[in-house]
Amino acid sequence: MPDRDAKDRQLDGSRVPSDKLNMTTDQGIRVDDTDNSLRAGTRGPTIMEDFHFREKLTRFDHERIPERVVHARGAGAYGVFQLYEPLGDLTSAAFLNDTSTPTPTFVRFSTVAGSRGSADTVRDVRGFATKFYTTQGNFDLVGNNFPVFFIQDGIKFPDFVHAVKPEPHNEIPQAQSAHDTFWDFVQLQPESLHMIMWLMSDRAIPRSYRMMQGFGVHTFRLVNASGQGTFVKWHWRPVLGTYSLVWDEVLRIQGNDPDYNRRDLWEAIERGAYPEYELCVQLVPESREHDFDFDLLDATKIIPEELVPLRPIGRMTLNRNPQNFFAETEQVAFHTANVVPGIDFTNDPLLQARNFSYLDTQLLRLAGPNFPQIPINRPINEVRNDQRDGFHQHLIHESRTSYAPNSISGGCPAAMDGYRHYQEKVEGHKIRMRSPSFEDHYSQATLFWNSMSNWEKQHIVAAFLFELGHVERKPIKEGVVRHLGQIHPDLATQVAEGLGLPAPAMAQVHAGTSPALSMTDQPQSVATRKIAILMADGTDAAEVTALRETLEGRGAICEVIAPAEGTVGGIRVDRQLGAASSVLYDAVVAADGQALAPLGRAQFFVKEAFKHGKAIGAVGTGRELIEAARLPNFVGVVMGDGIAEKFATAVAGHRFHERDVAAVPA
Ligand code: HDE
Repeated sequence: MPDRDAKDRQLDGSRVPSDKLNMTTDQGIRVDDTDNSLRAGTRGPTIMEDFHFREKLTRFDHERIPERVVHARGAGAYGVFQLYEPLGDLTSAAFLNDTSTPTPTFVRFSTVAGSRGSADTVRDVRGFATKFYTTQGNFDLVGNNFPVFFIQDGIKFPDFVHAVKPEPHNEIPQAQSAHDTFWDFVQLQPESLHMIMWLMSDRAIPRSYRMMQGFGVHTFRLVNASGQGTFVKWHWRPVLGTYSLVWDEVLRIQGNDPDYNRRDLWEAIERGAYPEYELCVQLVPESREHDFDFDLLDATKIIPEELVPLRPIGRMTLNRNPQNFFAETEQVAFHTANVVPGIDFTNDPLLQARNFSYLDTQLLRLAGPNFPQIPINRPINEVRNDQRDGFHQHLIHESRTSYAPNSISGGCPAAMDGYRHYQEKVEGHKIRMRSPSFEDHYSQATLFWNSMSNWEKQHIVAAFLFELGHVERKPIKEGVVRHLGQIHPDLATQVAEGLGLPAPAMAQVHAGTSPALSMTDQPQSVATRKIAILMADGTDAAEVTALRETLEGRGAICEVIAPAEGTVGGIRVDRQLGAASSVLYDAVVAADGQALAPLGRAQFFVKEAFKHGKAIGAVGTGRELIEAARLPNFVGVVMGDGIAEKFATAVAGHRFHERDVAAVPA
């Protein structure tokens, strides 16, 4: 159990222990029977006077609150943020100057489009929202796992969300962008194209929340004690590296385990394999604001890392699961406008809209203005102001005054030494017009494409073909393909060909790459990788034990799968073959061939893992199962006894994307 931080201790006051007390009503009256309603005679009508019955049903009827209009499905975790060194030259924020006490955090990861019960592994952006409970109040970094967004101006947000959500007439499809209204919006709103490149890439199907980057997206501002500002872009970098699933795998995970990412996060924390992320900043002095060929205020643009390198400033470790999903993960309320002194906004029109929207939606979702009093939302420092009353007021304000200035309470609470807004000079006409510096919608989409490796490009093309293959209206497909012609001829030609459309007019493409955008070069480790070991009665257990020791010694998780539950060769079976699927593992070891080679399900297990690029090992008679699976080649297949080292290296590499799997029917 990690050390208890200030937030954890504060929550003690709200915790209801699961002890063995007797049942009471909400009014504290002891209940003597909760299984039979009060009735007139054993076969007679229920009597209204049964207050326990009425209360129980009423409370049940009122259990649901509206789900978030976007980001409805999420998973949360507590953590701590440890700063590396004081940043006083950049910001006066206390938590960015104090290296002695870690700052408690709560993070909520989410998908965007689907409803609360939708599957985790859909093609979508992931939310990565962090609440820092600092000594100066809450700072919320409400980010995503992509560094850009679909639109430049928040006034387009309802249009965008309406387009991606299920279509209004039949509420189909759930949690998918593969439909007409979404792509209609895209073809008419080319500012979305850079984001679309990210969405069609494997970034949109992360292997794990633990292996996903986070971005603040907008340019924010740090302000130091002398009032000097510096532009900042926030980045979270996962210590385990950034890794994704493959599309075919995703489709099968949705049925096998719709809670795939949520479960993965929960189990890692329960096991003590705490997810870690480095917080990095890209810093731009105000004097360099106009030095780029894009606008820092345009949220459809990145600052390439090659232009402004990332500076790591601290590390967040997620070390505690919530105790109650509703109380903590559902009721948490993030808001871009929750900033502390030393952190400020810019005029990014998307950020400005968000600064309105989050509070507004939470007033509805959490039923009134007192939701900051909900335990998960409370800052760890004292809250003192003249705001009063409203639904669900939990505090008893003793003061005889609730106005300022006052003399009766000695002028308290007094407004002093608080948050000072950055004194940016602004002037201009009131106009509804985008800045010309927001006009280029293609260059960074091209930069993204140029920076991808071959396999990443192939996956992007395949994603466009899947998505547009679900669009019914031909003019919409044509419209999208026309835009792709402005991004890159290779992309446009392949997509047009697959859709049976003529190649569009092609633009002169811009050269240039940003290697940091590719997922090819990642830290490699077997830690927390899940490995299926296929066994049966008669398997050589010694060989399996030796392999397991090496893998588990490095933090991998091995699960034994066999035709029946129980034990095989003295080793406990974790899952029976009929209830297991290769898509829930990072790698597979065939440890038996004699009993398993004739089984179609075992062959499929291996073949499917192969199709998805996973490392495959074989020990003992396992080679016979590999042969029965009739793989077209042996790239990433490690066979023979004593394979532990070689296999561990193969697993750490995540996937063999160069493996030719076109002919594998799995
Ligand atoms: Fe959000 N967004 N958003 N968003 N957003 C919400 O707030 C909104 C945007 C993000 O786990 C809502 O409390 C507007 C960008 C996350 O609770 C809502 C615009 C980024 C979460 C809202 C954006 C995000 C939300 C719905 C365009 C990445 C989940 C429920 C101007 C930087 C937070 C809620 C959680 C949630 C509005 C665009 C991230 C409706 C108007 C860009 C991670 O207020």
